[in-house]
Amino acid sequence: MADAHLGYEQYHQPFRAEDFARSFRSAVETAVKENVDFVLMCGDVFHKSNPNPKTIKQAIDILTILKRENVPVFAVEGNHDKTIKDLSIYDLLESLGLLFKLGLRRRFRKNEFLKSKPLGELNLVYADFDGLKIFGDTHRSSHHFRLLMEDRYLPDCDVLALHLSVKEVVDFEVKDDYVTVADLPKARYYALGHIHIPISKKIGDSWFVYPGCPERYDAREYSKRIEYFESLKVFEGCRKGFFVVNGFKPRFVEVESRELVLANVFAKDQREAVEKVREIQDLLSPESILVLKVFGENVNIEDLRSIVERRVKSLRISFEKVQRERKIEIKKLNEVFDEFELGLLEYLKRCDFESLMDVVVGYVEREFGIGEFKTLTEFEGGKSEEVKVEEKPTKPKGKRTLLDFLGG
Ligand SMILES: [Mn+2]
Repeated sequence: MADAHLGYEQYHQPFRAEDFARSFRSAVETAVKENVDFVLMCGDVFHKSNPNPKTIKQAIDILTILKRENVPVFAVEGNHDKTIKDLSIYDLLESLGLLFKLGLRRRFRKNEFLKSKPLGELNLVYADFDGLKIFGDTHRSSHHFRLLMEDRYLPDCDVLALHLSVKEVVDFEVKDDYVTVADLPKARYYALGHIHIPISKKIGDSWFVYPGCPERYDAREYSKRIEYFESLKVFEGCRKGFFVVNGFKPRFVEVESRELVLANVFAKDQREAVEKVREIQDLLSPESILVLKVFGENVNIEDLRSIVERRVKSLRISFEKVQRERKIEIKKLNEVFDEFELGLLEYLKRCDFESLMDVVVGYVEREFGIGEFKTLTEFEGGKSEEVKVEEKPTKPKGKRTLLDFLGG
């Protein structure tokens, strides 16, 4: 399991923190029914490293279910719940006998499940479960991780638990920090956290597995996506849950999470927006979270809000002004900028401000006439109107040149 994110009040909604606790509880209860020998938590049990008392109680209550069943929990800290202070919330849970923390630690640990390997002033604490060696460590930056791996601080092992992005495993483009398979020690099973959608991939003889967050952490993890441009289209989203592993082979087990619907609607006017949103309503349940994005030219989202708000548990609505027909494809600079603008860009590149000023002044003289600086004349279909310069000058309509951006 990974990324329970207890205490996360998504969209500033306290009920969401309850949802995250419910999904985690459901994962734990399902694991007990599946008769697992132990649970491995791959980071971000908590959304914050300093959870409030209510969140701590949720964690204690849920982990107690496993303790009562004599199912040990091994855990590594994630980027959300690690701390540079002496003790983390994981240490508190460990003191209560609710989990065993793996990784580099100051204190030597040895008990029923844990062993320690001294490394300089620190100890690498790992688990030995009936001869199965489970190593792991707290989330670290890839830089720090590679630095530590120069000394092979994590040895080859059976199971390796880490909280980071592994480039070859994550098929979408990883924007944040990542390591590659070559940076890792050899293991038969890589239990990973940090990526919130479930991924399991076999590379060579090893499994690389991200269980993901058991609840829908953000709108990219939608349960359903609706696209309503020309016609109404519905796409299924990702499933939520954890993996039960047997003989190193992972099997995904789904856990129920709250429905989060992402809807993108294009409407050229208010009437179309209202019609389309009413149609979408039939696809929602009163328990859904709806993230509605309206694209169009002239739409009042407050009206839409009042229509749809009562039909869902929670609504996020936003509007983006777009002109549907306009598709901008930039091929070459000279297709976008005119000769003057290209010249301007050249001078900007060279930081040749004197020549730049010559170009600008020359342009202004040509386009507006230097003598008419007292008044600006607005051209539009032959109609001309004088505007005093002391007042804010009206921009020539439909003329968006680079000069406009430069304050012209
Ligand atoms: Mn996370």
